[in-house]
Amino acid sequence: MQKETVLITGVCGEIGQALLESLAKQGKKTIITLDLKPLPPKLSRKATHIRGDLTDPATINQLSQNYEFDVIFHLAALLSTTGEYKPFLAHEVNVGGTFNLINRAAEQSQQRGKATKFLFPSSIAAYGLPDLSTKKEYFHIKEREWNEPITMYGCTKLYCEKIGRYFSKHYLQLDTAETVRLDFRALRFPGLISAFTVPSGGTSDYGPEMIHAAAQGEPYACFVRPDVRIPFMVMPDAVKALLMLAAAPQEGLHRNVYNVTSFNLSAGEFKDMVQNAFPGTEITFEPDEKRQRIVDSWPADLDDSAARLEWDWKPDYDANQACKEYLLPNIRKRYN
Ligand code: AKB
Repeated sequence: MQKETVLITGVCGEIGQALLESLAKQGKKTIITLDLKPLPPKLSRKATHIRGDLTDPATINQLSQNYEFDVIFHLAALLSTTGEYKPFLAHEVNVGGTFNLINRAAEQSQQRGKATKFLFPSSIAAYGLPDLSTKKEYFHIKEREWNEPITMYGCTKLYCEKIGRYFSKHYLQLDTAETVRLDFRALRFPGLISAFTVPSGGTSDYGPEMIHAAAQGEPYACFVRPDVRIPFMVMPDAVKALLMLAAAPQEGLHRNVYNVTSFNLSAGEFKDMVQNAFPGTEITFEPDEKRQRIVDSWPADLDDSAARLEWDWKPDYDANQACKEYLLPNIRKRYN
């Protein structure tokens, strides 16, 4: 049987690197990767890498003329803090790049008579709660609630979910010929934490930044208040969610977009967890009003019951396991 061909865009980002490691370990797929940057040396033998920009038609042509993709993990995006500094660029990359790729993947699905699976990481940034009392009242948010993002990043994620749904359900709806449409599947992720990479450009970054600073014996000034609460997940669970959703039989999926989460922590609880692991670390709170406002608009936790019901989603790590079994051993090793 021919191996499946998989594309990972934005592979040099945090999720991309972890996903590539995991897919390469399985060894069952032909993996093509795309990023503006070269692959990090430790990953360079694991895929055929293309350097390119999805907003550039030449890159899209190169991909679609040379490959037929069975599965696409489209991870390339600008995150929430960067997106507020560069809203036009964020729109161009997050919407323009996604639209170009989805459009070409939809055409390929139609031409081959086989649906390409298009996996899209969305985010808690797709939500926007108006104030803290509403955030407290609506603690576990469902997919259809409070879809009123306050960042360009959140707006682009929400819009691309809709575009993905359009291409998977309504593309070529007035054509008389039979249509094979794209198989679009999105996950709304919480803040993600990796032991191996440090995020940049996001607003949930205070969590991972705190633990990576502590592991290096450095003080950390947290840019949100200690009472701020959002959901988090460690990277192995994020990769697990992507792979589980990609493998789920389509008949069992009754929506295009699923919340997934593991645990929620306030920034103060995050500090306690980090200081327990690295006693003596100096962690202070110096809230940046503007970034704080963004995190205040994100839900305290997500309701991921649809993912649990439809494709048996369940994280492997709660907060305690995440810290003891994944973060601490790997972060200690990383910083020696
Ligand atoms: C960000 O902070 O922008 C991201 C996210 C929550 O999607 N980590």
